[in-house]
Amino acid sequence: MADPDSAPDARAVPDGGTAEGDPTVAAVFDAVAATAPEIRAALPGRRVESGTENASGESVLAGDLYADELLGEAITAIDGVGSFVSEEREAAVDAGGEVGSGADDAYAVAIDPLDGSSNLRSNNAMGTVVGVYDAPLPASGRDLVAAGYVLYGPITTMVVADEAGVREEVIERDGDGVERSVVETELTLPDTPTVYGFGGRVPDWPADFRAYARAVEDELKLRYGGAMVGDVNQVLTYGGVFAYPALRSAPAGKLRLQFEANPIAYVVERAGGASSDGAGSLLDVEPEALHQRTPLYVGNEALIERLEAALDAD
Ligand code: AHM
Ligand code: MG
Repeated sequence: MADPDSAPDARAVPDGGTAEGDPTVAAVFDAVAATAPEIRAALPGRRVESGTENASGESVLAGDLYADELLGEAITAIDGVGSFVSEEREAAVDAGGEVGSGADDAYAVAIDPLDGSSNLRSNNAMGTVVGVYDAPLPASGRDLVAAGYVLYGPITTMVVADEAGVREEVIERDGDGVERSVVETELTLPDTPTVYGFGGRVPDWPADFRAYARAVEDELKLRYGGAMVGDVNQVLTYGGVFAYPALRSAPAGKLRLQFEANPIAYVVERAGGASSDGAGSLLDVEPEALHQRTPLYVGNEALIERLEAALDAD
């Protein structure tokens, strides 16, 4: 991760806005950046169960709900956003305007408000994942016009991918607003992979994935933090592979296509890496349901090709 104070290409983004690109996309990431310090500041008192379950049947923490509310309010208020959906909500929220591919049509925004929120208890990294789709949800990853994530690590960063490429910003609270500093303008995966992180329990991994993991273990260093955003950010920083694989007990894996897999696949592919659901790019997975799950494998292209060959061998 580049040091924001010493990065030679560090530049402040004027008025909290992005320097280039689609105004609605810029407004979405303005809203996400503006909300980030507030979400972060609210976490200490929200490490407890909220007493509810989400659409995927998982128990929701107070932090998940708070982040969801704040982001929902900010994103639905944006003019060019026609629909908003979150991992924590059963159905899409109509934000006005028709979502589609026409020139004047609005975008659909999908978020995972607090990815890796089980790390709240152990005080490890977490994040927010955002996908901006040019199609009604559930949509294909090919309909993404931009995607990104906030990483609540020792510092708060935001990674944004769009047609122009992938950039990383440092987000800091500045009075009542935020200061954003772009610290990477062309984020790309290093050519030489270094780290790996795989979710799930080893006995629950299918034999073909276990064989692949065994080979990867001999070559790379294990770095697994339990939050996809943090683990993927390590892969983007050092090169390598992250997977939340198909499990014997859950062949569709754990992660959700609309809120987690598609946006992360978009970021990693834009950064020069590859993504897979085990058979092909995640961006080509047929969308069937809002909360559908998918196995997820992302990282350096050669490692993803080997993964697909290993899963195909049976
Ligand atoms: P969440 O969005 O409910 O937090 O679930 C997704 C997270 C990912 O960030 C992470 O890769 C995975 O769940 C870890 O799952 P587990 O704790 O079951 O290993
Ligand atoms: Mg998540």
